[in-house]
Amino acid sequence: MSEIKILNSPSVPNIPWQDKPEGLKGAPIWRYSENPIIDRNPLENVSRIFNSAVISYDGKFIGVFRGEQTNGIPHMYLGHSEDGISWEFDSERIHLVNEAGEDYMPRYAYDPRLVKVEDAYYIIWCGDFYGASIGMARTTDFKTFIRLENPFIPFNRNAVLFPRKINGNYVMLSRPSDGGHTPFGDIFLSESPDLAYWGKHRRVMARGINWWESVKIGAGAAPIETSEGWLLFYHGVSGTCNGFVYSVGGAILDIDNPSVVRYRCENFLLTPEEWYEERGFVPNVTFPCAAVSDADTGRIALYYGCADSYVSIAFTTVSEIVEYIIKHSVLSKEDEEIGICD
Ligand code: BMA
Repeated sequence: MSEIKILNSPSVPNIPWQDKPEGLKGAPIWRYSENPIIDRNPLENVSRIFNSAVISYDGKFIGVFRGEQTNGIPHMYLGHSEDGISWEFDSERIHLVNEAGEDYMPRYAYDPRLVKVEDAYYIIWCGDFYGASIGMARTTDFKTFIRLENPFIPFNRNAVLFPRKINGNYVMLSRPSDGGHTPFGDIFLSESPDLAYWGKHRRVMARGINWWESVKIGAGAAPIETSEGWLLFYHGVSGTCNGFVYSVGGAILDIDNPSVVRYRCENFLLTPEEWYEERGFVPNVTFPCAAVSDADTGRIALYYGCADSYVSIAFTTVSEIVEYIIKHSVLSKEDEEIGICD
């Protein structure tokens, strides 16, 4: 295999990084030794920050964080960091305006993703639209956040925008669900010419191939464009006698037609095993929401929520993780598309 490269992505020379520890077993992705990077009670009136999204910005890092307020309601908070590891948070929640410039505050907002497409940054979260649904906002300066139309009808969660248009359209992954803790769920893809009207819906991949992802799956970080296809980190959920367990999975989607799965790793990449993943408000959760990558070195820093209580980082390189996913790829009938008209 020729050298695997990250494409159409900036250099991030200050990407958080630690070398691979000796004796690492399993998938070539390793935890930051100082995890978790955000502790409990990070802000007045916010008891936990987890499941949050980070990108490089202006030579530094910026993030949209899920902050669980002390009244139990989740909202989004902006964070700033020089190194992607130590964070300072705005004390106020992110305030949105609608397209007419009027204040708009969602009733709640959780599991944000943050993606740059062309000259704008998009926040995609799960909010309330007659139940759990996808909310979206655009900013160009991280000062004014303009609320966009709801892309989908309820119920839906885990929406992630691709970082560039494909065949002229914006492309978004999402996970149709129910209004509760959703005991099912596959990843779907939708296209839009304008971020308002969405269609050409396709199923990308289904739950159920391997036990660790047999209950439901959901897109995690915004896909990373590589010379082998779109690298997708996602979460896969299994049902145990003591409840759900959330692991991190990996797949490679076709570069021009990303509803086609090229490779899907049969092994999880990360599963709860450290104290901060196994113990917390909701035990046994590793929930990826963002991946910062450096096109020059191929380094990737994956940000993931832990036990609905903390944020942590894991490191890998594009070559190591893509080679591992390809080597351990098993596709099934469940990755094929049905019910479409082309
Ligand atoms: C899912 C989402 C996530 C959460 C996970 C585990 O349904 O609500 O925010 O991390 O459950 O509680």
